[in-house]
Amino acid sequence: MPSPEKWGWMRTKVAIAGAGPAGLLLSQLLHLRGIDSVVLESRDRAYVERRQRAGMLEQGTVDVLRRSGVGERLDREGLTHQGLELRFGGVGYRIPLTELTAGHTVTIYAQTEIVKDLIAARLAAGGDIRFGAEVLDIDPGTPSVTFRQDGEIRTLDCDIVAGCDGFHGVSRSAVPGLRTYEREYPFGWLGVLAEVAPSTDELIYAYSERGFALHSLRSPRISRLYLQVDPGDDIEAWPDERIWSELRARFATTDGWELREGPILEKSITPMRSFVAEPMRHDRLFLAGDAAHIVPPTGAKGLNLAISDVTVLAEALGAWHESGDEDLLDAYSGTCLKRVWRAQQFATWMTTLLHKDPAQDAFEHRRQLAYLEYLAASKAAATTLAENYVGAAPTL
Ligand code: FAS
Ligand code: PHB
Repeated sequence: MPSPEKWGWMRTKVAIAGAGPAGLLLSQLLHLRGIDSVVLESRDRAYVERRQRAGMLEQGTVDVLRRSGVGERLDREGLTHQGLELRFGGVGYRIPLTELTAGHTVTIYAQTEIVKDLIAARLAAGGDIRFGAEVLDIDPGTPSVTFRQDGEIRTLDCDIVAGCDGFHGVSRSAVPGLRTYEREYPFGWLGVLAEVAPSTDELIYAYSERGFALHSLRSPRISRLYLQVDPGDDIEAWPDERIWSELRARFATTDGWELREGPILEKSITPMRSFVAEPMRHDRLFLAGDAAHIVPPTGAKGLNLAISDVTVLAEALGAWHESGDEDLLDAYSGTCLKRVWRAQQFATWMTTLLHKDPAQDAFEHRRQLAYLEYLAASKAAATTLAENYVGAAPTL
């Protein structure tokens, strides 16, 4: 007698749409609580593991990844920082993050590596991740998920659906009467991965009349850099030499600091937006990560929010699984949205402070400079930036 799966029907406890950091970590956290799940991912494994995105991890994110059993390589290869630099008017000013936040640090470890570590851990434990499985529809009531794999339409019945399929996924459309809050920014980020030793030991956020630039890191041999560009720009309009000359100009200082240059391995342009969908739950469907909210990357919060959402969700599902108690599930959306709006406010503030709005007039430019000078001069102001940046900002 062929297995039910042969008839295109499957069952699990928690169906997870999307194998990004949110979906994969949720599957791992549930596994550690003895809860079965199936992860459905439309792309193939190679694509998911090489997609360049985030790189800055809050202390809380590092703690969760360690507790989830995927901290070994992070601890070995991650770069821990205790400060960052704000650079403007040709001068750099250090913000001592750890000093100002009672010991919090941040860690540079690429999202690609977190995804690789989680996939390896799931598969080593016999986890069920279906690559090339595109979710077509979600019924939050039954609940069930319809997906296409190998040209076949199949159904996955479950008790809970976790919508972790990112901003362009389908899970959000399964929530009727969703309230959305949105803002588009008149600039984008050109991100590059370069095979050259970083020119700094800590991140540099630079504001200049030419626009924003960020010097981040990936390893002692690989640099990650970002440039503010017009969101409509075509990447073809940015040959490597133009990118380096623009980075040189925006990072230029009066003390002769040099930017190291090298072969550009990868470059892409990302539009910048703020987006929040409420509520993050409908019936037996729970949204997490970019499926529910997008923050501009200036505050480095996107990945960290995705991780905190599924940490809250896994705890709630654990309580429900153990005792049938649904209190934490009922509180899920409210609990996450507090942190989401804190991060949204911070990321929007960092973005408007450090980018040059094309419509900006001279007054606005001087106002931004005055605020940057205040951040460099005032411990109180720097502490506000620091506690939000490391993920230690309190919420009511
Ligand atoms: P993801 O988008 O990572 O994962 C969703 C997954 O669902 C994807 O694998 C997708 O293929 C899959 N999927 C989509 N539709 C599906 C369907 N119908 N069926 C099955 N699977 C489906 N954040 C930072 O903090 N710092 C940064 O520097 C930074 N840079 C970024 C650069 C870019 C270009 C982008 C887009 C985002 C960046 N972010 C950054 C934010 C980013 O890190 C996200 O917050 C993070 O990827 C969110 O993780 P997930 O919610 O898991 O969503
Ligand atoms: C990154 O390392 O990719 C990174 C770091 C900090 C940001 C954005 C991106 O604010």
